[in-house]
Amino acid sequence: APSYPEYTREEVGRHRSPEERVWVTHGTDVFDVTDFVELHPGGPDKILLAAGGALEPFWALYAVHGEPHVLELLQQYKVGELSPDEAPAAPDAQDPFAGDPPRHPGLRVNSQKPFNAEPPAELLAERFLTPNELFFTRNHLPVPAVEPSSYRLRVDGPGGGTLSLSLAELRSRFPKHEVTATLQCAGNRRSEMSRVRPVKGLPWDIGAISTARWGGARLRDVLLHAGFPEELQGEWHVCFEGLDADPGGAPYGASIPYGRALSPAADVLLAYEMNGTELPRDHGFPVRVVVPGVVGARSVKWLRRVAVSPDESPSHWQQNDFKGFSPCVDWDTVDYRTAPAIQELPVQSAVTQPRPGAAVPPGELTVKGYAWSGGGREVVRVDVSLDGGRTWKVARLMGDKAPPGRAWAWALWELTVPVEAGTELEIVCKAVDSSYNVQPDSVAPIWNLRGVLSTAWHRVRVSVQD
Ligand SMILES: Nc1nc2c(c(=O)[nH]1)N[C@H]1C(S)=C(S)[C@@H](COP(=O)(O)O)O[C@H]1N2
Ligand SMILES: [Mo]
Repeated sequence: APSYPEYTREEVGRHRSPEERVWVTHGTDVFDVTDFVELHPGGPDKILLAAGGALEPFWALYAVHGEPHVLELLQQYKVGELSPDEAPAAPDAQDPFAGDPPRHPGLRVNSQKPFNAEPPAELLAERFLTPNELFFTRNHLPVPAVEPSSYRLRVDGPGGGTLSLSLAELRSRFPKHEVTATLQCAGNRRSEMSRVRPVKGLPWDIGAISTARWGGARLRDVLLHAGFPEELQGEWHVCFEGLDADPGGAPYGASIPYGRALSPAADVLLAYEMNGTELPRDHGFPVRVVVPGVVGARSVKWLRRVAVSPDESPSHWQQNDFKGFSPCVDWDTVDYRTAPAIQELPVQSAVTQPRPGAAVPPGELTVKGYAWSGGGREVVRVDVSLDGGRTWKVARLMGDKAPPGRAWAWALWELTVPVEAGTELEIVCKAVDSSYNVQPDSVAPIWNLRGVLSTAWHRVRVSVQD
């Protein structure tokens, strides 16, 4: 057998682009797949996501790679082996994030500790349901380690008593209800806002949004079981607390109006399943709230407590964050009490393919993207322009028809158009929801200091080249 040179993972990691060669690993073998990049049936952009690292996490997402001919084909590109004496990094006992779970290498990381990451735009709209490993993650704190057999959910009842539910009781006492819902962070597309003027927050691109099929107990059923009525007079809120707490001991918390929590049509879940498997640790294992149609911040993960109160959650994230302000408000003048907490989100859309700055071949160009609106409002149309918004075409919407007012999941859309060599395109998309709400055409008039609610027409410039 031929003997191969040995490389460290770090050395492999330096080969991430056709200019520096494209290396990948499979098992302990190292391959130089530079010459295969253009031949990749799934497109060069997809194989480049794995450049410099292991193929396995990406192959796990696409079943075709499991076929024997794929490994055979790969074998011809073998250039080396991973050195066997590479020491794994020792965990740091002082690091509060040392117990965080492993993550998919394809995620675009915006912050490592706490972990915040989005799926790469190339993969974002490839599937209607986002694979769990690629679902965007928004953590404010370290991921709590929960022992499922000792987990208890505490529900404060109306008469001062408390209901304590084990995971097994939550699963067996209440009917399992399933909902396909998109979660979107208030900060999705923030990086476009910070190009207008700096804002405070993580620099999300277009991927702080993902869709899953959630399974769990209805929050409504649990609250009725705890003794709460269908309706309460006056203003009431259902408050949630997570098991993750800041160094001062304050848990992550949020609340939603009582009416939404009790409404059978609002489909609010205490979810223990995500796309048919138990919740992954990053997404709230073992139980999280899922509030369809509402900003992601209210879907509290690692849920430990539910309480009903005449006031909204006292949490910083309900009171002093996730609120929208006028462009004239700055950090010297902001008064958080003057704005309502964000709940239902406005209509949103983005182009996921092609990517900004891409050179696309002449002929037929397929533009792809997502569109979604809050409050269960269905996306009824997506308009796409190739000339910066002077002329428009209507994209083809894909996805199942939802019951009226309960369109909790995004619509994926596509448009194929002829394009000519030597032209520059400014691709623009904008969606319309069932209330005929539309997106604003530009960012500056909706700029706000926290960079939330960034929903302007999405613009992507590309050039058409042979
Ligand atoms: N306990 C807890 N719940 C949480 C958060 C958190 O940091 N801690 N982040 C919130 C925010 S801001 C968002 S956008 C969603 C993200 O959910 P995901 O990480 O499953 O995508 O979780 C929400 N629930
Ligand atoms: Mo968020």
